[in-house]
Amino acid sequence: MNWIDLRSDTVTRPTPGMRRAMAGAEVGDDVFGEDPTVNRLQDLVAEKLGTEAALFVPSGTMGNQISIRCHTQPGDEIICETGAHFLHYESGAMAALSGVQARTIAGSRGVITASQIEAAIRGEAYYFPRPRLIALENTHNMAGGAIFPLEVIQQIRQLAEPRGLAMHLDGARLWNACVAAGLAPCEYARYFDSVSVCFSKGLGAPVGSAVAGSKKFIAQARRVRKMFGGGMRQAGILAAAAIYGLENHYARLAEDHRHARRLAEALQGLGGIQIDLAAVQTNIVMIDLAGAKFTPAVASENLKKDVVLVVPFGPTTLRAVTHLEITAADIERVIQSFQRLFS
Ligand code: TLP
Repeated sequence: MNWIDLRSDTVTRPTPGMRRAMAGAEVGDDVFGEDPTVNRLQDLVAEKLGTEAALFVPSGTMGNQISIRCHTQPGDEIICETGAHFLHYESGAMAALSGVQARTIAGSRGVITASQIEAAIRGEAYYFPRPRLIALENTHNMAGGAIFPLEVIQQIRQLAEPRGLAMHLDGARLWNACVAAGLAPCEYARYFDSVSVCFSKGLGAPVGSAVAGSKKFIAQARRVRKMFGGGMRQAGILAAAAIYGLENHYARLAEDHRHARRLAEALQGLGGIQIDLAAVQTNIVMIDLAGAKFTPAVASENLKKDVVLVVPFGPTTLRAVTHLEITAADIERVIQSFQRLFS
């Protein structure tokens, strides 16, 4: 079936060019550090993010969880936004693998401010959990792909540094933020002690993420990656896809953003549908059905009959994500499907 699949930007299949790059990749055993293509990818990521080093990991989840493990001790506390991906969609990994707990702050479109964080930092009493890490997400998935403003990140860094708090960025969609904001990845990354980025989302690679940071952090991350079962062997086949994505699918993310915008503007107000248009800054559209005639489950079942796939994302919300397999014509088809269903 030729689905118009907007469930996630993770659903993309490698393009012919990407498959050729994978097939032709030079490989070696990466647990011995001997895969030239993995090493090339890691150098490329470190260069793009302006960090000393980077490490290829199998998933965004592992990138976040390795970083959390490296920055914390059991019993420590992580300060983050209420909708952080690692709280909701990583199977409780931070509790299971690092023994840490979260201090959550409700943000506005995923953004938490330095003063909110300051108020959440606990004192020194022995009975308090130790605040250890501030984790931000850019773009913010549950906030509909909203971008975390650079000036707020700078203020948070100024707060974190004298207090000895580390900072981690879940940058699964950092590339989208950069393209939309017109900033280089290093301009965001310089404020963090670790950054995780994904190749398997907007860039279209079948597998793969990376963590970046100082040489010291990456040495520790390499050890934890092995501990978590993420040491891979001839992973150059996958790293080649990631390099191909970075080199060929980066600038085109702007097209995904235009498609998301077109979809959001066309659906806003249709049959009681509500979309926070100001949050539609990249490739995600959160479609609020609270005032519409179908629940997310019923709406997605009906759209599916029309070959359109979207995903229920909360009790009244549907999520649609644009990506490299979605054309402008597909978006018009999706709009027509919604119009048939909701008007
Ligand atoms: N997000 C997926 C689902 O898990 C919800 C998606 O379809 O959007 N950080 C962020 C911000 C993410 O959105 C995701 C994936 C991850 C981390 C985890 O990446 P993977 O799936 O590679 O473990």
